[in-house]
Amino acid sequence: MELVRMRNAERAKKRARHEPTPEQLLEAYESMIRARMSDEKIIVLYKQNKCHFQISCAGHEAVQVATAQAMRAGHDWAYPYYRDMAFVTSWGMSTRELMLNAMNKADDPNSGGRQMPMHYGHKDLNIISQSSPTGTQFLQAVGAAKASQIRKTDQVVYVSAGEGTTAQGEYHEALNWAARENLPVIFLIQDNQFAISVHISEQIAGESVAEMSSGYGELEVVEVDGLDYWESFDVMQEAVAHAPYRCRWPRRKTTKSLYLR
Ligand SMILES: Cc1ncc(C[n+]2csc(CCOP(=O)(O)OP(=O)(O)O)c2C)c(N)n1
Ligand SMILES: [Mg+2]
Repeated sequence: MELVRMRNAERAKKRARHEPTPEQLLEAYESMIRARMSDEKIIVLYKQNKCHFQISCAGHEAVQVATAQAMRAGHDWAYPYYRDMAFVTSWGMSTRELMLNAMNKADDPNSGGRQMPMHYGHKDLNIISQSSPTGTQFLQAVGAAKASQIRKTDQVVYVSAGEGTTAQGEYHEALNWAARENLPVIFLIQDNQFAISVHISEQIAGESVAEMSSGYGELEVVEVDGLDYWESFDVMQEAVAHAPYRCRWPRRKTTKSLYLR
């Protein structure tokens, strides 16, 4: 792991740091607050029996917003997971849509009330509907990235999951193929240390997800403090900026992946 950290530090030293504009800062603040307040309101709705499922984005907001800001909503593709409320908020989902989703209403653009709450999917925003079995999104995202590469569309693909989900086979199949084909796909693994009640030490080989994932060819692995908006902004801007360019020259070793700790 020390080697991965040293490599990242060396790379970061050689380039200018990406800083948010005042407008981006304001948008990040607004999205983080809106996501957290919606989250808290949905907990109340759940207790009132007006919504049958709730999973919180609390603590995950900074890196999610920084990621959404680095990408182009409605042009790039997103395969978010159930904790990604701040990501979808910053990516363009309105508070009304979040609430329609939470309460399974027919007007919900996520699924017309047919999906579980927090299982995002939005045609206009290029968000692909998720499945409840964790990890199924990885291979779909890699497939979308392959399509982007073949069609030379410069679309970047975002896929996220929790650290516990990386113990599943699909994660490793997806990393292998993404690295092999140099695909423009970003894996954001949001490590909150637990998969329900199981601690990371009981499910990951090695010290961290980043360490476990660093043996896939030239796959670029970066660890970032996901509570730190500025650090996350810098890392995500760098990752996304290079992905489409490299997609057009797939022989260069370029797949971007990010691991949040
Ligand atoms: C294939 C599969 N196994 C088990 C579950 C039940 N389950 C839902 S969330 C979850 C924990 C996932 O933990 P992690 O990936 O760390 O994400 P977090 O919720 O911590 O963000 C589990 C085991 C599931 N949905 N799908
Ligand atoms: Mg977890």
